[in-house]
Amino acid sequence: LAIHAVHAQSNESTAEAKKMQWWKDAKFGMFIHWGVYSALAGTYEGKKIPGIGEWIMNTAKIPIDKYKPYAKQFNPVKYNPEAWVKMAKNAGVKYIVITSKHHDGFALFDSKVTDWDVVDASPYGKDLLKPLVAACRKEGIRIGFYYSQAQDWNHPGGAAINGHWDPAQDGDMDTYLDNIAVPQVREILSNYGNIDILWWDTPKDMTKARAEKFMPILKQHPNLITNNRLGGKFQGDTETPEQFVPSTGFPGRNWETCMTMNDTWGYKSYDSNWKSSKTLIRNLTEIVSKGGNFLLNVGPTAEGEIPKASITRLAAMGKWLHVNKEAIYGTTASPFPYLSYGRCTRKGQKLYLHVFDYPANDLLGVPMANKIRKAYLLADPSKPLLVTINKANQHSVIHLPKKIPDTINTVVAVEFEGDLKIIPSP
Ligand code: H79
Repeated sequence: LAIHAVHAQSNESTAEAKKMQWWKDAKFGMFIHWGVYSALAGTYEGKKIPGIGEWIMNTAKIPIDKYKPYAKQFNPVKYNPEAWVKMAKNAGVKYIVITSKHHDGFALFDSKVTDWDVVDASPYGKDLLKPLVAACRKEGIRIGFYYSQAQDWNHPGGAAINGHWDPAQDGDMDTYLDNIAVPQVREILSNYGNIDILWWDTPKDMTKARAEKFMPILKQHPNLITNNRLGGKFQGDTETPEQFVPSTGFPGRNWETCMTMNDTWGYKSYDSNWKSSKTLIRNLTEIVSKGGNFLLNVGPTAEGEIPKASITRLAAMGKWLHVNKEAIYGTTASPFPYLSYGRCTRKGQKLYLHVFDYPANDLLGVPMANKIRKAYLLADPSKPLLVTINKANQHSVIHLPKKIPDTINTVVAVEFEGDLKIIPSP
């Protein structure tokens, strides 16, 4: 019954629902932005360039012949994909999406259609995707490739969007798509076994005819999950709010918020505006309570190291998830439109109350008419919490411990009987 209800809500066909199930249960992914821009690290010719680091070529209007030599400084000798994947797994991450090629056109894989890739242009000289895919498979982590199809500032015809700044970028966009983007997408979908996600970016200037160039390849991968950024009105499987938590989610659509931990996707040596672990844990909770996934970014250095600040935050998320995983993975959205103290997630006859603002009197009101069989902290499941009824509004009242168990997010599990009956607020 519950499964049918989910299908009906989201207007999905059975095949689509089946394809999306692992993704819906996964909730938490790690984005990796990595490329030649990581070597510039936010600075060009001694000047700190404002904005997101992976855009530095565009923002600083760096000509191609000045940008390309930086590939010699992209030499990730410290790259340890097994360690990255284990770190992500310990953080509670279920899938990883890496920039196979960002807007600067630099491929992290061995592409046969260009020399502008890690094998031909960087001293490292080896495909970076292959060992990451292997490590993910070994650890049971799903793998996705980000691919910038509509912007490629280092191949002629690929810089149509947002103008171009170097005559060497002149060219026809369709020729670029036919000669670079389409064959490269075929490469990344063919050379690494089954890939779980293809993350397009961005739809601008992608007419229907241009987007359709990719269709023959996509049709060969029916289980591939794609986002809504191909363009040409192709909706893909997922909505992609960027850098924000949507107020209500996207009813009837799968969705995923992608977000940075500081103010850049690609590594910038001097960006230290890190979000706190508390903010990140609460973002994950809030997104999941609205039915979405959280794709949280790391930007490794050109040497191949994930910044310490990112590792610390991921570890804190993993620590919290270790205790509270049951309230995140495989859950559905909150049935309550609003809870003054926090958020809610659900799994069948169980609600998980995520307490952000601990009630001053330690009493947690639950606006539902159902009998509660059992309530307890996920951190201490063997100790049942007292449940009473508020005579005035018939809400159930859970008696919490006086001392706040977790100031970031204390999760209370509530097992209830019968069909959920919410008491609307007056
Ligand atoms: O890959 C990450 C970003 O690089 C990419 N999407 C995420 C996942 C992205 N593409 N476009 N944008 C984000 C937003 C673009 C903002 C812009 Fe600008 C405003 C482009 C030009 C003006 C910011 C400010 C970047 C350059 C100046």
